[in-house]
Amino acid sequence: MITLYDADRCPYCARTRIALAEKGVEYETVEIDLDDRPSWIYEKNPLGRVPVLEDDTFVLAESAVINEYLEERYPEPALWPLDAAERAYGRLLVFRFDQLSKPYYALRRGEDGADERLDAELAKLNAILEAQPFLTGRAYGLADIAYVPWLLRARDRMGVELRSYDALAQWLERLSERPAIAAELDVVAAL
Ligand SMILES: N[C@@H](CCC(=O)N[C@@H](CS)C(=O)NCC(=O)O)C(=O)O
Repeated sequence: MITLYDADRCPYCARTRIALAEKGVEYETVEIDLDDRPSWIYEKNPLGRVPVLEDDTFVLAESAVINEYLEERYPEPALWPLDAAERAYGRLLVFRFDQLSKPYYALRRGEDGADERLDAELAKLNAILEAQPFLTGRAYGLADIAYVPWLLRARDRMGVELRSYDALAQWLERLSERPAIAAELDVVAAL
């Protein structure tokens, strides 16, 4: 049985919720109160962070690594493309995710200039999506899943205007038609 140590408001957890849903994996959830974390969570992840995935006795932290594990453990439906170069580019985007998250969290903290910095990153994502339909490449997959939780929260919780980023806004609309992303939209609406 798979257990996900999870928190609704955590976009990193959302990455794993979405991957599990896309793969149709049954799992149980243990909701962690991020404002009052149980001490035992440090036994599962010394950093005390969620998500943590438990697969029988195997315990794994780090959303990007968890999603790679899920991709290998449950290969169908595939969430990385077959083409090696396309797959490498998708992984590069996941690897460089901090370029988006740094200005995102800076904006949440109300730092001066954070909105311009976030705008610059949104413009870069928009340019990628003008050239290809998904961040993962020609098809939807793990790079899209790595970014979409922050974009949903930026738009719906932080009032970040995405309409001027046409390709990005259309990508978000396309993704929102997927049941796994629609379920995450419900989570965001209830925060
Ligand atoms: N790099 C980690 C980040 C996970 C993370 O920062 N989770 C937050 C909740 S969104 C957390 O547990 N924060 C508690 C803390 O940092 O102490 C991942 O990708 O899983």
